[in-house]
Amino acid sequence: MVSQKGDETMRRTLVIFKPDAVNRSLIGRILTRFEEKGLKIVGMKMERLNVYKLKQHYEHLTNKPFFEELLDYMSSIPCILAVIEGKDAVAVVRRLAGETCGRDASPGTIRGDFSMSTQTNLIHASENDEVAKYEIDRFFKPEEMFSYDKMNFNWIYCRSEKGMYTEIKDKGKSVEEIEHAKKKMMEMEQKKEQ
Ligand code: IDP
Ligand code: MG
Repeated sequence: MVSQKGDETMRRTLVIFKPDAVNRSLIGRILTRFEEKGLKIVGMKMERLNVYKLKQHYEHLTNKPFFEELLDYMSSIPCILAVIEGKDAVAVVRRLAGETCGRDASPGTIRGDFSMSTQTNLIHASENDEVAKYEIDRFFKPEEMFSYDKMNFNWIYCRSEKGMYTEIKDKGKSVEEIEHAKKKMMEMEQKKEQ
C-alpha cells in the first residue's frame, strides 16, 4: 500500500461543532457528512471555549453589533473541535458547510439542511489554508493530532492523487533514481490491482 504519511498535498482544516450542534444532537450526523465525503479525522476533542480564545478566533467581527451575543453563544456549553484532513480539505469543508446564514445556504450543505439562523449555524470551518494553520495552532496541541494510514484511502483517491512519490523525493535521490522508483511503484500497484 502507498504510504499516506508525509503527503505534502494533503491539507488540514479546523471544524468546530458549535453549541447548537451539540444541543440539537447533530454531532453524529454532521460528522458523518465529513466521513462519507472521504475526509479523515486527525484530531477531535470536546472543549468549553473561553472568551479569551473566542475573541481571538472572531477578531474580524469585533466591531459587529452581534459580537457579544456571538461570544455568549459560543461559550454557553462545550463545543466539539476537529481537525479534518484531505486534498483541498479547507475549501471542500467550506463548501460542505454552506453559506454563513442557514436560510441562504443551499440544500445539501450542512447549514442548508439543518440551520435557519445567521448565528446558530452549527459549524465553524476555516476560511483558507493560511487561516486554517493558525486556527489549528490556536485550538490543538501537536500531540492532539495524529497521522495514520486509513484503509479506505486507496478508494478515495486515484493513483496520481495519492502523493505516492513524496517519500522517494525526500531521500534526495537523483532524477534517474526517482524515475526508476516511480516506475517500480507503478508496476507494483498495477500488479496488486490485477
Ligand atoms: P463563517 O462562519 O461563514 O465564516 P463569518 O462571517 O466569519 O462567517 O462569521 C462568523 C460567525 O459569526 C458565523 O458563523 C455566525 O455564527 C456569526 N455571524 C455572522 N454574521 C452574523 C450576523 O449577522 N448576526 C449574528 N451572527 C453572525
Ligand atoms: Mg469566518
